[in-house]
Amino acid sequence: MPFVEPGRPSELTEETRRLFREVYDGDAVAIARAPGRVNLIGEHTDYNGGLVLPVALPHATYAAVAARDDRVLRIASGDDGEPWTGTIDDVGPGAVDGWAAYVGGVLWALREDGIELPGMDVVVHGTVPLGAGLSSSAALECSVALAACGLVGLPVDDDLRHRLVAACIRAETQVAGAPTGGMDQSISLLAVADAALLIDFDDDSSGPVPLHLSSAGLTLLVTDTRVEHALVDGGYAARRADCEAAADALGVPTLRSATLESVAGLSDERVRRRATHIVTEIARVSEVVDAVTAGDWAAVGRVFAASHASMRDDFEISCPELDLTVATAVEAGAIGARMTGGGFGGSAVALVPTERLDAVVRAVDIAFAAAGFRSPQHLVAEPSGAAEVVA
Ligand code: GAF
Repeated sequence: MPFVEPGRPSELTEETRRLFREVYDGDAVAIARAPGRVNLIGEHTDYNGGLVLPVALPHATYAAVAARDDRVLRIASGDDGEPWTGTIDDVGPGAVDGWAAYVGGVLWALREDGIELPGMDVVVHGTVPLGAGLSSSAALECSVALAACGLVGLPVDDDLRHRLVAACIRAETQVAGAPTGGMDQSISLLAVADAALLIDFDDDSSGPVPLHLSSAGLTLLVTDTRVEHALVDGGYAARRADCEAAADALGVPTLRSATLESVAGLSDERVRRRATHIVTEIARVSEVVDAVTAGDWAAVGRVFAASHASMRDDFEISCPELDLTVATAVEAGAIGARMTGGGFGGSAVALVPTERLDAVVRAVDIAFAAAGFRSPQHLVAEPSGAAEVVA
């Protein structure tokens, strides 16, 4: 099967080291890796003070860094020509464009948090598909944050991980300009292997929910529709604004405090549907946690179906390619499927009996070809561990 492979961490570390040498003609001093994610359930609930249940992917971004003795900052990737070049003192809001803003933004946020950083050379490389709704931006931010901390010798304890989550969120919202919540940075830095992470954005607490997929004969299949999604586009911000308008109209700090009864009284029909999605989706996260804990996979499938319908009809963030993926996967034997991530393209996640995996992948490929859609890409989401310094 043509899956997008995660690559072996040891090989990717060496590739990143080699790339650094090719670009800068010197040696990397610290290298860190940070995973992308797939969210099992809880979409657009993070910035509403709600619950989410993401899983870290085995696919990760690697960042290699070395200090310089001037204040210059250079940022390069394997695919780009010349490195972006500026100074470490001038990478705050408004100063950097394009993908380098995620890297510069993180270094700015770390310095704002009181972490002293030298000028540095940075190379990034990895296997998280870009623009697929699998959190390549957060993987980039978190890998750079950890590599920079490795460079200055900060011990990577729980406290530092939480500080880095906050810094990476500030980088994304204030420098890269994507008004996202904190799910993607949190799972990348706090994930636990073989588990999903239940995160409560009411108090930022989190804890693992063990996922015994292989003993249940199940595989988590992710299908990237190759309809590129971008969080800096207007759709995500518009959904967030609708949710904030709903909370304002209800007089609550966030929709976490709303109920279906209170939401039913909202006068604006669109805002009412947006808020209905959030209130029902937060409840669905708890339902999935209970079902996973009880090993009731059929119940997980039913909740996935309800979640997808809610995102399609009430939140309006699905697209024909995502709807086709979900419908086809279930027809071909998946226990449940739903779109995942910010929406407007990107990926779907399906819970598939492993013996049906090939059939589901084939059915989705055939359905895409028949509909005249671009061929999708698939990957297997083995629940993986958190970002780490690897060299
Ligand atoms: C994107 C955002 F970055 C997250 O914060 C979250 O809102 C998600 O979309 C939707 O659940 O990944």
